Amino acid sequence: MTEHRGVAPFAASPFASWLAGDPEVATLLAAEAERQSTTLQLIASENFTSPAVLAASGSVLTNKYAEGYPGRRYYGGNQVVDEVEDLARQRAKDLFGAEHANVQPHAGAIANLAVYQALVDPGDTILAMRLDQGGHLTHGSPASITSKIWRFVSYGVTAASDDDGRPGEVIDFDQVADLAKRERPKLIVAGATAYSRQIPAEPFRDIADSVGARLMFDLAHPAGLVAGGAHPSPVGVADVVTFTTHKTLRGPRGGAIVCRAELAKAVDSAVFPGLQGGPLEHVVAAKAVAFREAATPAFRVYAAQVVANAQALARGLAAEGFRVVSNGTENHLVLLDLRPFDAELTGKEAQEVLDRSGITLNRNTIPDDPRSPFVTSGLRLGTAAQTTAGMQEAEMGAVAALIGRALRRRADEASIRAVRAEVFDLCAAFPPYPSLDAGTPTAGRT
Ligand code: DSN
Repeated sequence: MTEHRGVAPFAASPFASWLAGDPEVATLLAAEAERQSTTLQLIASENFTSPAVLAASGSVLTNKYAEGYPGRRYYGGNQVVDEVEDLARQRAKDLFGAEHANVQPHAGAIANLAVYQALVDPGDTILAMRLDQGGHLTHGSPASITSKIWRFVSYGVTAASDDDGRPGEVIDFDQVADLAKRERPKLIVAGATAYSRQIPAEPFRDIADSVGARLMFDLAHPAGLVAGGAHPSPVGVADVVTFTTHKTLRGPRGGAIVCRAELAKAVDSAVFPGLQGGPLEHVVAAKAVAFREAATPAFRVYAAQVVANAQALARGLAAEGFRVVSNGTENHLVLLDLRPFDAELTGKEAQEVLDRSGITLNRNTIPDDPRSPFVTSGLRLGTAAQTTAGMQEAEMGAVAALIGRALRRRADEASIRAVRAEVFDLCAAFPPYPSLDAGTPTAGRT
């Protein structure tokens, strides 16, 4: 069992007290709530949902089978669930200005698979970003089922710039255009999981049109930045946009798809019955809550702050001697090359040292990484979660200094403990769930 520092009571959800009859699970949930509250959450794909999102996810909707879509279910008793899902779909459409929304995908990976299934036949060619260049597993990694069903061709990023301040390591659109011309893909995929620049949809659209391909935009990472007006939207430019609801969008863990009305039927049938059975309607309700929150003026302020914080973090880390891939960031994440800081330090070791220091992030390959994806030469950091907790640029500077100190003196346990104590104090000033700690569920922060 995890050892705790006794900082509780940290409630795991608005209904935490209902778990009193199961002390084992209750203790584990409290332990995780404590971990999230007392260590820095810098994983670029994570966030802290509102208590309202937690409440919807923990609701009685989990009891209901609802295979099908509103008005066309295979089981009875879906009158209320139909309203829930219709509300979620309408809010998603309004938020992104889309003609159609499917809010059932259990995850972003499923959303991507569904779009491939809807738009291309097995064996057809898809052009997407390579994993080690910033793409996602479902963009055709040999380890993913996607590469066994469709034929993937991969593009990457340009070379690093020569320290002249220009953003090298950006999507190589000449390469995308050349590969499209040569390979004649049926589908081009834009979007990434470890890429710190804005991704414009228009150049992809032009290339797709020039070869008669469809365009899918995987918006999983910056969906909240688009919803909050901090990034240009690919909706209406791409034929289909997939996204996750739990990253910058700050909703429950899950996926969604928005598309033109003409593709609605193909996309819906690909999700159900193509890939999934019963949808998770409690999560669909939580997605509806998140879409409403993301439509508020407060969320626009949040999205802008996420980017400002990532830029402050990148500046701080560069000052510590790390190389920031692509010379900076325009979104919520920073990709670091560790080698200029310490040629011996791998991403794996850095992640482990920082974990012990109370700083949670993930190792990541950098473009053309000489080390394996399990070891890596890089780290990926994101600001979505700690910005939700209220941190701003000054705190990002402090976080960068703590990361530099922990890694520079990683052989010294006393130094690691000192960093951990400072992290603890910093987190104590920015609790992610102050209302739950006080035992009073609220409607959320936005
Ligand atoms: N695992 C997600 C991420 O961290 O980016 C992508 O699926």
